[in-house]
Amino acid sequence: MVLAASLAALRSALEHGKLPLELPDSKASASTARQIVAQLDDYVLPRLVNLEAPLLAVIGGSTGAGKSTLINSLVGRVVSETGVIRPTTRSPVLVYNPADEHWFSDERILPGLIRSRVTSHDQRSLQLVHEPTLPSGLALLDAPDIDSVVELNRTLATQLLDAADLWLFVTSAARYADAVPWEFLLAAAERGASIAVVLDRVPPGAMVVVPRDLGRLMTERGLAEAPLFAVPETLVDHLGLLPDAAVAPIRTYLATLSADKDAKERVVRRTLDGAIASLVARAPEVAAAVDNQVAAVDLLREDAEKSFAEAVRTVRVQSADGTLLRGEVLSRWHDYVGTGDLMRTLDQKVSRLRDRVVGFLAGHSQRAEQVGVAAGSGLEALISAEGAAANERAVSAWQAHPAGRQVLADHPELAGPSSELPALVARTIRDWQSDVLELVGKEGASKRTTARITAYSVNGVGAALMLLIFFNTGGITGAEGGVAAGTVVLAQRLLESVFGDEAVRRLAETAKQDLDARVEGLMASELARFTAVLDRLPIDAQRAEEICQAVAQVSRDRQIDAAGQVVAAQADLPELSSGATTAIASDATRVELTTVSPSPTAEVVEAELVPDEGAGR
Ligand SMILES: Nc1nc2c(ncn2[C@@H]2O[C@H](COP(=O)(O)OP(=O)(O)OP(=O)(O)O)[C@@H](O)[C@H]2O)c(=O)[nH]1
Ligand SMILES: [Mg+2]
Repeated sequence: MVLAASLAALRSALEHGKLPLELPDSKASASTARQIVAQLDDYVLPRLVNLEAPLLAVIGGSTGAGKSTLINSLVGRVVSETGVIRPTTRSPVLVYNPADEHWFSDERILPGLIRSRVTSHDQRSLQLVHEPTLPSGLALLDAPDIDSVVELNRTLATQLLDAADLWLFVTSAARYADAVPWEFLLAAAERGASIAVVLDRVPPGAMVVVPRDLGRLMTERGLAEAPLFAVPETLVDHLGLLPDAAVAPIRTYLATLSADKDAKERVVRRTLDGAIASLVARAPEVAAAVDNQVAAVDLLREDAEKSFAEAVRTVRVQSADGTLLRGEVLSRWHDYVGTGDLMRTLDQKVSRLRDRVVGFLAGHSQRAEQVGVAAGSGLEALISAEGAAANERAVSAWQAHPAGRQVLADHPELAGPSSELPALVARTIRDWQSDVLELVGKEGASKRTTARITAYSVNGVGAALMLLIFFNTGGITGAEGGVAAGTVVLAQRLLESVFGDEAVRRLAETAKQDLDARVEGLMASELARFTAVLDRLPIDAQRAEEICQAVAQVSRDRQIDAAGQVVAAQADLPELSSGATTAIASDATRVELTTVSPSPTAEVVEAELVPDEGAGR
């Protein structure tokens, strides 16, 4: 029961481990996760909880191998349609003794299939058939084929075989070396499922050679322990049934197996253990796929973050390297300070200077405002262009990645910057400029500044401060830096004459940091459009961890569960059947018994039956 709990935890971890991004491994891993969940629901969990439930033998194999004919012949009447049209069986048929009704009428096993009491061709339904002659404790399931062109048949057959305690694998003398059935058989053998093979339609003359050859193939491929039944080619009767004697050994084998509690439990445990081992082996693939999704999201996030970080950096540099000291800003500034007046003023002694400068600034307040407007629109253009460029960089980085392309296709709005960007940029600059003016006003009101900065002169001082920020000369003089540098030197001297150089440095630094922080905030909100989309994907690194932990727990609990149980891997199928019928043999004698010295029953079959020449196989 401990094991059932840890398997249920694995089931839930797998179910929650979503793979929404179409990465190279996600389709296969999602299907693995679905298969494991289905196998847990269809077989492993119900079987663990009810080890005493009837033995379910699933009859599987190629289309036309004679699966439905075999099940009909085993019960002696038509319970599943047979036919010459390939494939015939579409919907599975489950046959059991009415006494076992309670085991099958509910959704204990194969809960995804709808129970039906009538013939159906719907792959989603499971037809239930009562058969009083079948021993209680044994159920037979006729499955659709594993290899026809109908894909739904193949997936359903795989699901049904995954739910089997025993695979009754039907092949024919004509097709026993086909690749697809062998793939299924090998997968089952690898998993340790209990298997028995029925070789159908063996021409009487080939009853020695063909079963022996199949026996050899089985031995070579790790199926040495699986019983092999050879059924000679015969005519079917008017109902399409094989002569009773032809299938009697198989019927006896199944009946004996289901009646022998220990033997049955060994078969069940072996398959169950194999199924658990296989899902334990497959589940880490799903965890790895979840990790890949997480890695893809991280990569996309990093791409977007880098794109916008670059915009923040560019604005930080270009708002300080003189780029903005061009055109409008310079001409508005020159309109404001004039050509010679202010310079002359600045040449005067400091003691008289302050009042003169402040007076000058107050007198030209409107022009100062124009400088601010020009500075603001220059900044606005720079930030908007960088915001758009960052968006473009993020989009082209995402386009280079399949997951990125998928996310962009789902979110076409990311193709360009947000529609609010222009308004946001304008507001950001407005707020910053009004903060700069406030800063200047506060500094002017402080004790250290003797000059009175009036509401009018604040504009002028503020404009000078912005210019100083826009060209952080780092010691470049007017001659080296050209017109812009000359302008800044003037602005700087002007400011220093009002506040003193220490305060000017501090003010410029504070205002620049404030601008950078605002730009960073603005770019962060543009970046958030990209990261929000990633955040909404149902991808969670925790899920991968949960799957791994669940797998580890199942492995530990399996060992606890196995202690005191018959170790499933050691179950010896031939031994189970000893005494049941001579048609079943251990590896060493199997082929010999079924061919060279067939069972008394088989001899009767051959003696009484007219070979079906027309079949030509
Ligand atoms: N003569 C003869 N015909 C057989 C034998 N086994 C099957 N057939 C015929 O072969 C055809 C296919 O048999 P089915 O039992 O429908 O085959 P199936 O494996 O169930 O095929 P699907 O349902 O398509 O997967 C039918 O026409 C059967 O009557 C046999 O041993 N002898
Ligand atoms: Mg069939």
